[in-house]
Amino acid sequence: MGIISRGFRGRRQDGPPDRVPPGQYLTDDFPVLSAGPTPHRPLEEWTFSIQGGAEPVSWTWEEFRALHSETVTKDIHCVTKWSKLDTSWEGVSVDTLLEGIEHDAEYVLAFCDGGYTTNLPLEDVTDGKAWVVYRYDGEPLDAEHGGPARLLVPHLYFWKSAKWVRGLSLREEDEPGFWESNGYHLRGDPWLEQRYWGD
Ligand SMILES: Nc1nc2c(c(=O)[nH]1)N[C@H]1C(S)=C(S)[C@@H](COP(=O)(O)O)O[C@H]1N2
Ligand SMILES: [Mo]
Repeated sequence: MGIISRGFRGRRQDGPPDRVPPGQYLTDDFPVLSAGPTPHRPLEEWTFSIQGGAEPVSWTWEEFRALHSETVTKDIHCVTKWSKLDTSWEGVSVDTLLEGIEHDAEYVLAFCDGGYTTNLPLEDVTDGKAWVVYRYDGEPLDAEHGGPARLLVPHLYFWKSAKWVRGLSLREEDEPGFWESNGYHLRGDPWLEQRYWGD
C-alpha cells in the first residue's frame, strides 16, 4: 500500500496546539524586534517608577534588585508569528511593585528609554501575570532584548513586553501605546488572534 503523504511543512514547526496559538510557528532562535536603536542607560541613572497613584513611587537599580524576585518559565508569542516555548526569566512581579499603592486605575501605560510605550488593562498585569525582568536564561538580560530590564507579559503578544521599561503610568482610561496607535490591537491576546484593530 502507498505511504500517505503528510505534506511538506518546511522548517516551520507547528508545535503542540495547546501551547502554540493560531497562526503561530515555533522557533528556537530568539529574534530581536526593536522599532528603534537600542538605548544604553547606565545603571546609576536607571530608576523604575510607578506614576499616577496617590504618591509616585520610584526605585533605584540597587533598590529594585533588592525587591523579592521570581523565576518564571513562560511561552512567548510575537505578532510576526514566531512563538518560543519555555523561556526562563527572573524579575519582580508587577503585583509586588503595586503593593501598597493607592489608585483608581483600570489601565497602565508602560514607558521606556527610547520613548516606546504600550498600554495594558490592569488585570492583565496583576495576579501573577506580569513581571519586570532583568535576567533571561540565567544571565543578565542583553541590551538588545531589553536590558537592563523589560516588562514580561507572556499571555499577550510580545509587543506588550516593553523593552528598556522605566515605569508604569496608572490610568483610569485606556490610551494606545506605540504599536496600538499604529493599527495593532489594544489588548493583543494571541489565543484570540487579536493582532490588529478590528480583530
Ligand atoms: N522599548 C521597546 N520594547 C519593545 C519593542 C520595541 O521596539 N521597543 N518591540 C516589541 C516587539 S514588537 C516585540 S515582538 C518584542 C521583541 O522582543 P525581543 O527583541 O527581545 O525578541 O519586544 C517588544 N518590546
Ligand atoms: Mo513583535
